Amino acid sequence: MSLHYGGPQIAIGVVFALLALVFATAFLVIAVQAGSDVGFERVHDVGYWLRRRWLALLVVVGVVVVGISLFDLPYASGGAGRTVVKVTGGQFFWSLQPAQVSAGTRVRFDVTSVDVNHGFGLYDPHGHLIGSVQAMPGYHNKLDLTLSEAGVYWIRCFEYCGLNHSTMESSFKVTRG
Ligand SMILES: [Cu+2]
Repeated sequence: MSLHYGGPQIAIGVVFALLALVFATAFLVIAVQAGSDVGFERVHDVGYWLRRRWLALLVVVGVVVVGISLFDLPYASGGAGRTVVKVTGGQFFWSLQPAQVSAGTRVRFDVTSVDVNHGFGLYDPHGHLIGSVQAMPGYHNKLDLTLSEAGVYWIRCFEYCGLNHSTMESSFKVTRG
């Protein structure tokens, strides 16, 4: 096997080399100037001045970022306005109720198992994996997805669960509008 280096790799290499040069120069300049004596008081005062402001900035940024993003978290809405699809896994089948929804539906897959651990993996009509959650006996795990495209979605088991694990697949239909 041979590796091929394209434009991006070379660009990244050049950027790293330049950065290394900049840092080396900065260290050198500081080392040369280190001869001048700066008093402890000065270092202490500037350090604490910076530290207080840095902490205040981090607190403000943290509060703002958490405040803005919190309500967009899927589980913060509590599943309100979602169509619940009950998913049950077992050796060696998947049962989905209902087995179809219409396109654009905001779905909450409520996933559990009747025997051992299974892995609920959902593929869109193009065969791209769009979501996955564990199916566990005694637990109900939630997977929130908006299925905007009509077609047949495939479900495959993602957890080795026994001899017929590889046959454990099913489908889910999303109808037009
Ligand atoms: Cu399996």
